Amino acid sequence: MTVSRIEAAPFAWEFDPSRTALVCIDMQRDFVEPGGFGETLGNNVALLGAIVPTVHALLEWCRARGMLVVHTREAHRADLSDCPPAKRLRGNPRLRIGDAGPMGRILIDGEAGAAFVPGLAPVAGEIEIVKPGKGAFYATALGDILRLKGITHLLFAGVTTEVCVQTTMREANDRGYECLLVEDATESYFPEFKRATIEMIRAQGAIVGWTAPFAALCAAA
Ligand code: TIU
Repeated sequence: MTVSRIEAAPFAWEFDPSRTALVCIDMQRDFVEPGGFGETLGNNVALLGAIVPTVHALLEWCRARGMLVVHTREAHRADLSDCPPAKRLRGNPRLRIGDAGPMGRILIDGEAGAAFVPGLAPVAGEIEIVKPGKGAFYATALGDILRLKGITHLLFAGVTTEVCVQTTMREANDRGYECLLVEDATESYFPEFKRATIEMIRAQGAIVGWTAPFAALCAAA
């Protein structure tokens, strides 16, 4: 077993790359590009595109170490049978899930908007999880896959920090995984929510997990 050590907050994070997976959350056009789900909710999507190069560098860093890589997408079936009315009908968005937008039907699997942003799609051997909720463990095979692969530690990246990333990290923490969020490989439509999420994750002696910038991974012993 090879153990690496990352200088993280609130203290160093030790992991064995052969038992560690990267979970890259929802780096899809519906959240990052104009005309998708994120924008229909009233958000300015410009902030999110800025992390794409760092997420790409993180993917390559994990691939170079032979780590398992998991990519999630939030998307629903075309008939909306896996979309709770409470999710579709809440609020007053310009377009609802399933409505036709400039990138196809909003948040529907198979439509252009539900695809990964250019450059961040899975490569051969990587796992793709399509999820109907904010948490990637809910109603998916993620937990079974990680268990079968012998994974104990998880790195997190993706969008948005306080919604799908935090929800999934909390699900993972309750399942016993040691979790680290890569601070500059995640983003929110609300910078203050990103800051608060990073702080609450690592507070109380890593109550949810650890955080570190990508540079700290690159400097890992
Ligand atoms: N709205 C928002 O911030 N996020 C989501 O709806 N999904 C994810 O975070 N992926």
